[in-house]
Amino acid sequence: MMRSAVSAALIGAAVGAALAGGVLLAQAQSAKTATVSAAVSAAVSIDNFTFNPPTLTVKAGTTVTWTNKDDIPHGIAATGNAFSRSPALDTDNAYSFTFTTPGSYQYFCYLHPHMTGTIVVEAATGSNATP
Ligand SMILES: [Cu+2]
Repeated sequence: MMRSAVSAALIGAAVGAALAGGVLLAQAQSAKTATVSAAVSAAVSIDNFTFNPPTLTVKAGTTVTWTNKDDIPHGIAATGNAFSRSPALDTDNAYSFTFTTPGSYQYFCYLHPHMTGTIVVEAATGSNATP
């Protein structure tokens, strides 16, 4: 009688611990997902013949989207063709490119080459690999 009551209490405690462990694991997984998704996109606006921000620093794997806020067309081209050039962007048109390789990417507007900007791509978080 005493022995079975103790066993029932132990089983109850074990089930409770397992449930608590499952909840903690689920919370840790959702937090990790949220961190990754928050880091995968970044924006540059083109306004008054200026890229804003002029220098944007992102993690590898980030998709950068340029949006033309001027009422004349602009186009994105990388120095040395380091990434694919955009078509001419009319007002409110956008162009996106995903940067996967760390480095410093200088670009300009191929319709107004005095407009310049830089995307700095850093190694993704958690990568401690040495080159
Ligand atoms: Cu332009």
